[in-house]
Amino acid sequence: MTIRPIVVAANRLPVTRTPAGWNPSPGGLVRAMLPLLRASGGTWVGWTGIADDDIGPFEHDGVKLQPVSVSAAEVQDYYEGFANDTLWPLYHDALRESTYSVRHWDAYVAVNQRFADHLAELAPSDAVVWVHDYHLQLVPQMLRRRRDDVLIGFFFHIPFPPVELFMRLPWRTEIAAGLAGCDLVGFQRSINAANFTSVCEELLGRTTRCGAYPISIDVAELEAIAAGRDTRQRSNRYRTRLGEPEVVLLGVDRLDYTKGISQRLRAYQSLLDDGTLDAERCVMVQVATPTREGVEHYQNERKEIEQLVGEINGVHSRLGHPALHYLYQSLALEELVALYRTGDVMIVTPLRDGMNLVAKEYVTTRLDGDGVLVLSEFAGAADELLDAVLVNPHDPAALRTAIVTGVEMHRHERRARMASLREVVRASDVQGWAERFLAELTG
Ligand code: ADQ
Repeated sequence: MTIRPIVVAANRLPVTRTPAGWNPSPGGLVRAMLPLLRASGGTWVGWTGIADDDIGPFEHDGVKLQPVSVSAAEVQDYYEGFANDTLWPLYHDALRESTYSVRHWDAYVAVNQRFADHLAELAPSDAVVWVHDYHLQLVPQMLRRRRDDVLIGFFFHIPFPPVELFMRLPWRTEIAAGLAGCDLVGFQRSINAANFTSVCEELLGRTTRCGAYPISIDVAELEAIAAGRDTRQRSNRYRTRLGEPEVVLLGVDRLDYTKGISQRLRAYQSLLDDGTLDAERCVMVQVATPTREGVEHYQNERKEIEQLVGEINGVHSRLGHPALHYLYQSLALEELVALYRTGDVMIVTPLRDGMNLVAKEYVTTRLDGDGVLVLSEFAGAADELLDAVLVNPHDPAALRTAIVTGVEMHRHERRARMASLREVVRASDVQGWAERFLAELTG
């Protein structure tokens, strides 16, 4: 393990402001990185999530935090614009049309430069600087220009697209050059690393060291929550409230068009319509976390999903028994884990996803060894979770078949598959992921 000081740069700081003060943000990345930063005396550089929040550095729970200010105009142009309306759709198979705006690009350059300037000024000599995700692709080169003593690593949480799609970007050469400032670029899947290598060869005539480092979750934390008596009781209450159905189908996602929520709901609808599934015996729960509500593609996706929910329930619900429970809400981790324990068939069907942690969280929390995971081949998790019911979510007939396979699977097969899935995730948690990446970067 590295003994060099570690500096993390990510769009968001690992804390969120509440009326009671700063709280650590949920998520495995934060839980994995904070102990490493604490032990190495490192710093986390990021935005507070609040426009025009101009505050100085502070310390939280033994970790130094350096806020980077982002103006209200930059929230629109850098964050909602370039990051989430140009890069996000393009890097996810161009599932939606990207916006290409010079104003958005200029804001992206300016914010990346601000991050790089902070890093150049505060990174101790010989530090390891670990930059995260698509918001900050120009930072490595900008930092490298000012500091050649630091090691720079980058991790993509989202996919990296094939060269044919990447070439659409008007600023493709600048972005490739930005990333080429790294000593190591990590991806979720080896196909992403291969795509990146092709892009570098095509645009820069040289390659950058890269590889696959599939991210994971905090297994110990989730298992502890899943094992709690509260969670068991909560899960029992959920089942009762759902009307003690024979089968609970479950979907949990950010409300993002990449997650394939409408395709999944359509498959459920068609199975109810033709009587393959019976709403007297099964019920579906779909939780969709509000996200990026300022971006038009997200507003449209929400409308489409909510229209489908209405259609499904209008036709198939009975008084007091909806066929589909839809929550447009963010849940506490304890509620989420109880829900995972209630879901007999977990349907994770993104059209494209870097990894998908929900799939890993589901199997980790199934301490009872039961439950079926239906998983898209287009999620990074499909490289590892081979005993899931793998499906192509672009194919409506295949989606129907996969759901029915999950509902009808014999208990012996369910348990055998779940045992193998649980073993895979237990063998590689998020702490191991961070250590592996840092060892490779510093080794
Ligand atoms: P996301 O696209 O956000 O992450 P995902 O990996 O599924 O996707 O992580 C979502 C997280 O949010 C999970 O930890 C889940 O528990 C939580 N969550 C989802 N719905 C919730 C709800 N209603 N309430 C509370 N919490 C909820 C990006 C990439 C992924 C990649 C991760 C990590 O798009 O592909 O796996 O980063 O690298």
